[in-house]
This record gives sequence, structure tokens and C-alpha cells, in this order.
Amino acid sequence: MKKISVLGMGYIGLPTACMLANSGFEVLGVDINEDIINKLNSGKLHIEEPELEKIFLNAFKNKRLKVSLELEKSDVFIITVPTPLDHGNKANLSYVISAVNKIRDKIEKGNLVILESTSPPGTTRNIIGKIITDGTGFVAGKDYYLAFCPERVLPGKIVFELVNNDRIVGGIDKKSSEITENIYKTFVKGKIFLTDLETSELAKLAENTYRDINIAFANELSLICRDYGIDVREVIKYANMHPRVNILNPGPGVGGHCIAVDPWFILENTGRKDTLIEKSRNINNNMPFIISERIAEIVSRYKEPKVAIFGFSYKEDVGDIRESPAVVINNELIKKGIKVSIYDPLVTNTKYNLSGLEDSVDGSDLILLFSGHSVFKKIDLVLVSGLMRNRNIFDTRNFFGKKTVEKLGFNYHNI
Ligand code: SAJ
Repeated sequence: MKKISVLGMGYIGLPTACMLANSGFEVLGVDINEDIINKLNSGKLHIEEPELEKIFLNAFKNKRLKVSLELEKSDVFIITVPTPLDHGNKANLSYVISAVNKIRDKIEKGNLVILESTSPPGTTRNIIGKIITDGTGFVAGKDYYLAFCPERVLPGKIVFELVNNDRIVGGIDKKSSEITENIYKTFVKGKIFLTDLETSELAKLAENTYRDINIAFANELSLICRDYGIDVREVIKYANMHPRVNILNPGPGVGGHCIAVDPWFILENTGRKDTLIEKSRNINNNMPFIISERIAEIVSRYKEPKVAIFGFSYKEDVGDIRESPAVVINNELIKKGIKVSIYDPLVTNTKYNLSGLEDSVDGSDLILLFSGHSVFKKIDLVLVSGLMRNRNIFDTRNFFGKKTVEKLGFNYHNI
């Protein structure tokens, strides 16, 4: 039986480690954060994802999955650490580098190293391969196997998509691709496609960049529609009836640690200027500022205005506020002298002051619906409207619907 170490017990590493353990491998989950390791060792999760607790407890109780601060010798090493964006829009590869340094000290001939973390093209070969060769003299493809196998799962549906999505594997050579495929095949029901390293690295980035550009187009269209006084959602609805058109939804900005980040990784190392990719990023980054301006204008007629933000996470049904445009809107409104209260029952562990539903709307002049969490469908808008000073809703996701809230006496504003 093969022993697999997964470095990084976050949104991708932990579910992947659980899947592998439940497929019969002996799995060691490694993380540098002592709190995470202690929590997992006490049988508790530090992240919330549907189905994750079930697969974790199964793997943990069967003792197939162990977690530790220390890496051990293994047959396979999978790197699932964060690759955040640094100042200057460059990939911060420090977590990848420190993970590889640990692997370099444990690796033996015949082992397999897999990178899953989204990275600029060339990272697997030029950073991972180089560190291991410099430290051990081992050459990838000759002494050990090396591959990139990007994660493609959607936060909020991670466990489902981990099993059902197709995957790409890019090996440094054919054998590396094939033995990587054999590992993932144990739990992936989707198809697995084999290619080379750099193609797989770039394909991963292309997926998220494509989505970012599509959303930027929807956002730009929303601004154009405002110029014409037309409802952008109607325009997109009709345009999408064409069999080869699929425009995504405009919104208050693109957040999260993937789509808002990966387009910059594509450009890194190319030196290209004036790209569609960069322009799209800027359009999306500008949306929270545009929304803040519009809100400020709406509430400017009230004395000491107060805005309640519903949903602070970067999108619906997740508790993750990384790169959330709601944070930008909150800061902008405060800068403009507007009082802000935040209601998000899904967000925990944050430095921001969150309020309960009633406190957040008490005496407020406008509700900004930022993330359309399913639980918000249960909100009693009659009760809410009774507590507000003025009834305005800015519905960035078309969540409540114009007719419903207008019937309750709200002024309805949207993208
Ligand atoms: N958004 C819009 N309009 C839309 C869709 C999304 O404004 O029509 C916004 C969301 O509100 C959010 C942001 O974009 O702020 C990103 O959300 P998302 O649901 O599009 O994507 P992520 O970042 O949660 O996950 C993406 C996924 N990539 C693609 O769909 C191509 C996922 O499959 C990847 O695995 C993930 O990035 C990743 O980890 O790379």
C-alpha cells in the first residue's frame, strides 16, 4: 500500500487527503499551522464544506488519515498550499518553496511529487524540479516522478466536484503522468486527461481567466445598460438564448482567491502590456467602487446614513471573505462617512465586527445584498422593513427581486 503525504490542509488539501485515505491509501496530512493540526487531531474541521465532515471522520476514525506538523518519508507527495498574490500582482510562491524544501529532505528515488497549487507556468519544472535537483542531485523523470495536477473544484461544492469533475495531469514525462493518473483514478469519476507540465499549468489559469473575462464583459455591459436605461439582466437573458452565447452575471466585483488572482499569473513572466486579461481584471476590480458611489448617492439625502450589508463573503453560500469585494465596499462607505453594519451568519473568524440580523438593520437606510446566501431566503422582510429608518434595497445579485420588495414599500436598486 502506498503512503501519500499531502502538504497543506486547506480547502483543497484536506478534502483530497480524505478522498485518498478513503480510497485505501495511508495518508499523512501536513500543515504549518499548529491550530489547524490540533483541531483536526481532535476530530474537528477548521473549514466548512458540504460533505467534508463525513469523509473526514471516516478517514480519521479508520486511522487511514493522520495529520501532523512534520512531514515523513512517503511514496507520493502532493502540494496543496496557497499561492497568494503579492504586491505588484506577482505570485507569492513562498509556501510552495517551503513545502518543496521539506520534500527535498525526505524524497527517495522512485517517489512521485505532484503540485496542485495554481501557479505561473514553469513553476513545477523550474522551481520544484530545480530545488529537488539542487538539494539531492535527483533528476525529475529519471530518479523521481514529477507532475502538475490542478485542482478545479468550486468552493461550496468541493467534495462533489473532487469526485465528478474531469482532471488534467501534466507530467514531466509520460510515466509521471501515468502514475499520477493512477493515484487520482482511485476516487475521480470524471475523465482524466494527460498532457505535459506547462500545458496543464496554463490550462488551469486559462479556465479561471476565461471566467474573469466573461464576468468583466457582463459588468461592462451593465454599465453600458445604465447609460441606455436598460435592464442588463434582460439583455443577457435574451442574448444567452443564442445557442453559442453564454454571458455570465454582472455583480459587485469578483472575489475569492482564484478568479481574482489567477489572471495575473498568466501574465507573469510574459512582460505583455495592454492585454484583455489586465483590462478585464481592472473592470472587475472597479465594480465595488462603482457600487459604493451609487450607494453613497442614494443615502446622501439622509442624515447620518446607515447601510446594512447582507453577506460579506466573496460569493453565495461560503464563509470565505478572501478578496471579497464586500470588504472594499465596507471600507469605501466608511471613508464616505456612512455607518455600516454587516450581517453574515456564514462568516466566522474575522476581524470585522459582524451583527445579528435585527441589529444590523435597526435604524438603517439601505440594505446592500452582497452575497446571496440561501439562508437569506428565509429572512422576514416585513420584520426587517419595520426596523429600518428608510426602506432601500440595493440588490447586487437580483436575489430578492424587484416586485417582491417593492410590494413591501422598498425602493429597489440593482446593478
Ligand atoms: N461572479 C460574478 N458573476 C458570475 C459568476 C461569479 O460576479 O456570473 C463572482 C462571484 O460572486 C465571486 C467570483 O466571481 O465573487 C468568483 O466566483 P466563482 O463561483 O466564479 O468561482 P470561485 O473563485 O469560487 O471558483 C473558481 C472556479 N473556476 C471556474 O469556474 C472556472 C473553480 O472551478 C476553481 O476550482 C476555483 O476557481 C479555483 O480554485 O481555481
